Amino acid sequence: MNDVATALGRLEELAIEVPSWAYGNSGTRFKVFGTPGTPRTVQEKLTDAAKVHELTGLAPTVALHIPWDKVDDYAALKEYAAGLGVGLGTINSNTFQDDEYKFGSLTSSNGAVRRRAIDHHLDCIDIMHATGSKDLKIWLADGTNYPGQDDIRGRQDRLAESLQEIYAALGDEQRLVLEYKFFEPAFYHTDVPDWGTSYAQTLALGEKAFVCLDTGHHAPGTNIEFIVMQLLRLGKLGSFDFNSRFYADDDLIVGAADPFQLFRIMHEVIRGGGFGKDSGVALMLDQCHNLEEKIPGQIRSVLNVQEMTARALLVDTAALAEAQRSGDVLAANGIFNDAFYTDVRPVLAEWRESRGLPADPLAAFKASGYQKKINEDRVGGQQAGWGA
Ligand code: PSV
Ligand code: MN
Repeated sequence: MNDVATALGRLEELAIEVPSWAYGNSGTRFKVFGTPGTPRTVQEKLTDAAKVHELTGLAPTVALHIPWDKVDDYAALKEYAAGLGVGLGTINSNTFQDDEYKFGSLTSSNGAVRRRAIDHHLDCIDIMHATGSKDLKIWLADGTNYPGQDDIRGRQDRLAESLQEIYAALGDEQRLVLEYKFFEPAFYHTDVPDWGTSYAQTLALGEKAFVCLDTGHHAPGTNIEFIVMQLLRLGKLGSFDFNSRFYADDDLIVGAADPFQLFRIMHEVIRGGGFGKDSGVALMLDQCHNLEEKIPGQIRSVLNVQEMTARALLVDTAALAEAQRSGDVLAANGIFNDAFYTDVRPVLAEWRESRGLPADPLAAFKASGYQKKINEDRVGGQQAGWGA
């Protein structure tokens, strides 16, 4: 196995973006449970996110969702975040909650609807200039429920045209990342269902357009690390939305359902040059905490990513390559698994302490009294939720 100290040296480069919406209430179509201390404003969401970063050193930026996190003055919001020690990250557009978008947004055959959806993205780009955000993330709910309901080819052509107009408005340092998802809310066809469609659309746009891979957006059994490898190989992997799932788009804590999958993904990320600040691959969370407390849920999430990254950095790539070359199947598999089965928790606790961070961020959060304080302070007002 790789030398632990050398491998862990690279952990310094790990930065995970947290989603503002993870701090609001969320649930299912059956019930959204409210919880004490839930933020009422985007500023309160940022305060909670800053706590996660303060205790872990892993989450320096926060992704915003527009219009959920709409404010009058985005430059002021950027200042506010900086005062808390975090930055504003990816801007997520939203064309999935207005009545006008019932039959589609960027793919709509209704010119006025499509115009509105494009304009929303142009507004998002303006916001990015004020916040200093690099990435515009587009996920579309567009699709149909019944065969024959619409012309699926025409929709793809309109999508390409709409994206072109949005892409043309990007600044030099800005990027567009197109997220795919195989179904939901549409049940027959989805306009951006898979990495191939996202790849084809972003390839046609140009070098500032990339694919966003949400780990919960594939059919069960899909080999996600293969897609990671392929997109890195093609130079088109822009970002991840990390979460985990047992069934569909469960949005559970990353690494909770299948830590080995997260390890395999991080192995391919590192192998393919997708790890580190200059790699061009943004690691984000896209999760909801329906039952568990949100701030500890986010702390656990970033720690899970750190843990599996550390294990992936332990893979003895030279020995692995040699075993692969010599066709020693079991040796190769054993080298891979040796790294996965290494308990890095004690060494990560030391790593944190050496940086002035708490050895156990979850225990430190519990002991801090922060949750009690926000439970008492945040009374009245409208609690934020997924969708607000
Ligand atoms: C869609 O399911 C998605 O993954 C997109 O990233 C949305 O913006 C996000 O979830 C909202 O939670
Ligand atoms: Mn997502």
